[in-house]
Amino acid sequence: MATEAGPRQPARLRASIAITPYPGKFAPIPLVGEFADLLPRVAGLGYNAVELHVRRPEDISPARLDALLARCGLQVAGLATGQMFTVEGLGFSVKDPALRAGAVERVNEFARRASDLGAAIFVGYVRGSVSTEAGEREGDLGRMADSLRRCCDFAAPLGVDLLLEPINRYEVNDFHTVDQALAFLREVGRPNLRLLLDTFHMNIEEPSIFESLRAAAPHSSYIHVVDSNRWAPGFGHLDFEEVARVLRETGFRGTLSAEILPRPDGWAGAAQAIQVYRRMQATIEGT
Ligand code: LER
Ligand code: MN
Repeated sequence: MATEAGPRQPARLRASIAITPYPGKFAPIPLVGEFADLLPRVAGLGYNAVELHVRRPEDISPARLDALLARCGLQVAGLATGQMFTVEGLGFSVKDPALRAGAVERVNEFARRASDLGAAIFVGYVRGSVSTEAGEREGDLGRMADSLRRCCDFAAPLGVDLLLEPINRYEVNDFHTVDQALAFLREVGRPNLRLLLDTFHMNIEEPSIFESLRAAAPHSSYIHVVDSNRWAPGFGHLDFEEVARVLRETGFRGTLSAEILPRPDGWAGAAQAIQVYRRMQATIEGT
């Protein structure tokens, strides 16, 4: 199949957390503020990576960010793109050709930056809202596939992966499960289109989180590791030791990332998540 192992599987596990310079719409982001303040504290907690939620790549000065990352010993694991749709209406499936072309162009700008950073690009809300009406739905999904092929073809020579995230039914109308997302990956047919998993969504949608992790394994090296209530792992009722055992079995070497609600507050969530990621890492690596 065209979507077997992608080029960006990092050689070691990354423990990452979501950060943004400005409050976002919808996405659960624990840490909001000046990166010069956030990054040293994130590194101090023991994370080795961050994922950035920004509307445009230039919202963060590349030179300043690169210097800060180097000083703190952090990598950027992923770039989230949802705010370009939730705030500006730029989406892969939208009917308006200007907004659709704008989404493709903006994601390509993200790909240029992602290439320098060694980051992957998330494809969540940027898909645009897809109709549930039979007559409309096909067109929406066709435009989404076409936009994705354009972005994947632009990103491939840059060594950048795009990651399609199955998202729960209360947020989107398109792909809720790993199976549905894998079927769409096959339809798009680009090897640098892979999966972003999120245990919060998986807990709502998958018959078995563990079986779905196994099914997704050849196509995924990035997981939002979040508890059932969308708080940091350990604050809800999911079994992350069993998640880690499955990831050990599948040979996972990728990113565990805290895209979590700021509860009881962002830093308390960040401190909790890294404790769980450390234990998971020991299980996954068998140390
Ligand atoms: C949305 O629910 C989500 O999980 C984000 O990762 C979307 O980009
Ligand atoms: Mn997510």
